[in-house]
Amino acid sequence: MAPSLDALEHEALAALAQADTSAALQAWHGKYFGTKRAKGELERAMSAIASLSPAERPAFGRRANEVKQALAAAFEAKQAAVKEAELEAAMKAGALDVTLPGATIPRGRLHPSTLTLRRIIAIFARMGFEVYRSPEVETDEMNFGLLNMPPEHPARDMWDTFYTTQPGVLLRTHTSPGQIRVMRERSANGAQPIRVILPGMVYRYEQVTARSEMQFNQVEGLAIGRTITFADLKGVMAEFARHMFGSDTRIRFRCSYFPFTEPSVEVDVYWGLATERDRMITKGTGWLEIAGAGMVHPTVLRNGGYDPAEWSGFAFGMGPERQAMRLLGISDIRYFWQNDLRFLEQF
Ligand code: FA5
Repeated sequence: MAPSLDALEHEALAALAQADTSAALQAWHGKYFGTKRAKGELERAMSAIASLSPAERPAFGRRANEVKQALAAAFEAKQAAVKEAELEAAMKAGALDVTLPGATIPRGRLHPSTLTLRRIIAIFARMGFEVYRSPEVETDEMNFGLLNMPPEHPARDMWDTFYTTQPGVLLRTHTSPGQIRVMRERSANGAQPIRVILPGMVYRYEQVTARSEMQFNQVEGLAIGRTITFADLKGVMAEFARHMFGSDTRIRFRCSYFPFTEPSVEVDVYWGLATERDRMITKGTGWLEIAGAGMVHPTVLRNGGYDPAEWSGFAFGMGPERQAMRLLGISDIRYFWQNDLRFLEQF
C-alpha cells in the first residue's frame, strides 16, 4: 500500500544522518518538510492519498503521520546534536570568550533641568504652593494683553517670540499668562486665595549666548490673598534661596520694571567673579539673575477676576536652568538642549 512512504522515510533518515552542519540541516528540512515557496517531499508523497480507494485511505493516512512524526523527532534530535557540536567547535576555536563581560544596558537618568525643576517644586511644596499647569501655545492676549501689555506696548520688545500661522497664536515667552488662567479659574465662583507655582517651557526669539537660550524653563509663582505684602514676597524668595543654594547664600533684590507687577524687582544670587567665564555669565557683576518678581498689578488682578481694593498678591518668574548652572557648576546654558551624552551623563 505505502511503499513510497517507507522508501521516503528510509531515504530521509539516511540523508539526515549525513547532515552534519546547520546549513545542511536546514536544506534537509526544506527538502522534506517544504519551505514557504516549495512543497516538501512529505507533502508530495501524502498527496498520493487521492489516488487510493476509500478503504485504503485510513491506513495510508496513519502511516503518513507516523513517518512525519518520526522524521520531525529525528530532525529535532539531530539539530540539537549539531548545535552542540558547533558550539563546542566554536569554543575550541576561541571564537567565544565566555569570560568577556556581557553588553551593558545603559541606564537612563534625569535631565539636569528636570532634576532642578523637581528640587524647586519640592521647596515650594513645603511652603504650601501647589503645581498648576498652563499651555505652552498661548494667545497674544494671554501672553501680553491681559498682562497689561496692549498691542504696540514697548515692553513687548523684551519678549519677542515665535508666531504660529494662526493669527494671534504664539509660543509663550514666559509662564506669566498662567497667572491669568489660575486667577480666572479660582475667581469663577467667588474669588479664592491662591498659592501656586507654574513650571514649564517658554520660548523667545533671542540671541543665544552662554547665559541665554531661546527655549528654557520657567517657574512662575503666584500668591493672592487679602493681606499679602511685599514682605511676603521677600520672605518667600529668601527662604527659597536658602533651601536651594544653602543657608549662607547671598541674594539681592534689584529695582526693575514689569508691566504686570508694581513695584517690580529682579532677584539675583551671588555667583562669584574668580574667572573670565564668571565675568561673562554675570555680565561682570558677580551676581546671576534668577527671577523677576513683584506685586501683582491692579489691572492684572482685575483681568483675573480679583478686586484690587480687596485682594493683593505677589508673583515671580524664575529660570531653573540659570539655577542649575549655579548648583551643578555648568558654565554654558547652551549645553542643556544640545543632547550631548557627554554632558547629560554627568548628572
Ligand atoms: C519674565 O519672564 C517675567 N515674566 C518674570 C516675572 C513673573 C516678573 C512674574 C514679575 C512677575 P524675565 O524675562 O526677566 O521675566 O525672565 C525671568 C527669568 O527667566 C530670568 O530671571 C532668568 O532666570 C530666566 N531667563 C530669562 N531669559 C532667559 C534666557 N534667554 N535663557 C535662560 N533663562 C532665561
